[in-house]
Amino acid sequence: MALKFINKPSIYFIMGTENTGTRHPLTVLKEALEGGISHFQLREKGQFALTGDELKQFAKDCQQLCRAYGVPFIINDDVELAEEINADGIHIGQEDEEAAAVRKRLGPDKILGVSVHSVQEAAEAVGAGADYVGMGPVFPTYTKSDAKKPAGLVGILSVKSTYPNLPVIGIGGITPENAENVWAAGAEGVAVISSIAQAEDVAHQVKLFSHSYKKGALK
Ligand code: 3NM
Repeated sequence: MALKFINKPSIYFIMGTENTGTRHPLTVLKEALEGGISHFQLREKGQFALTGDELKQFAKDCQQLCRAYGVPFIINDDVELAEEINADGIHIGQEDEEAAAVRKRLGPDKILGVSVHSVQEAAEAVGAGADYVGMGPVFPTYTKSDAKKPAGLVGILSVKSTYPNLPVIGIGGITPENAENVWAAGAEGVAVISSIAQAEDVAHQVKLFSHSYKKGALK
């Protein structure tokens, strides 16, 4: 399925209800889709995170919007929910269920992404059948309270030099300005929460990320 492929330049938007401030998350998602994001991940975290039926309904609403724009809908961490609503994929961290077990549960056709912080972790993700890895945090981030020390662009460069064909998505503190360097380091995509979710003009911000790819390619 074409949806499974992660090509340059992927603008991979991540959002949960806690990331959009006073704005309605579905409005923000719609604007981001309108602006041209290529992937969406629902990452529902925090003290006031939706759970149970409320979460399921919200996930379905996000999924429906993504479908209308032909954009893959990926769920963070919650394999059960992903299975229940037939999401296009799942993204897991190092602390979540083991990647190989998740791949087995989901079958070969769903997108599987794994967060990694080193070449060793990337090697394990490849072995487990990941379709892409999220490498981060590239830059300092205020969105994830337990984020590791920023790996900088070196993390992307080292994973790409070992696994040239493995799609790498940079994450953590990425803005349209510093995204140029993420592309230049060889990443297939940029994964972004705050710079898109909190932008005054969300669709325009997504376009700035798209433009950053051309500038990065010239570096
Ligand atoms: N994972 P922002 S950093 C969800 O390093 C997440 O694996 C990270 O948010 C990792 O774009 C991060 O607002 C937060 O910096 C990204």
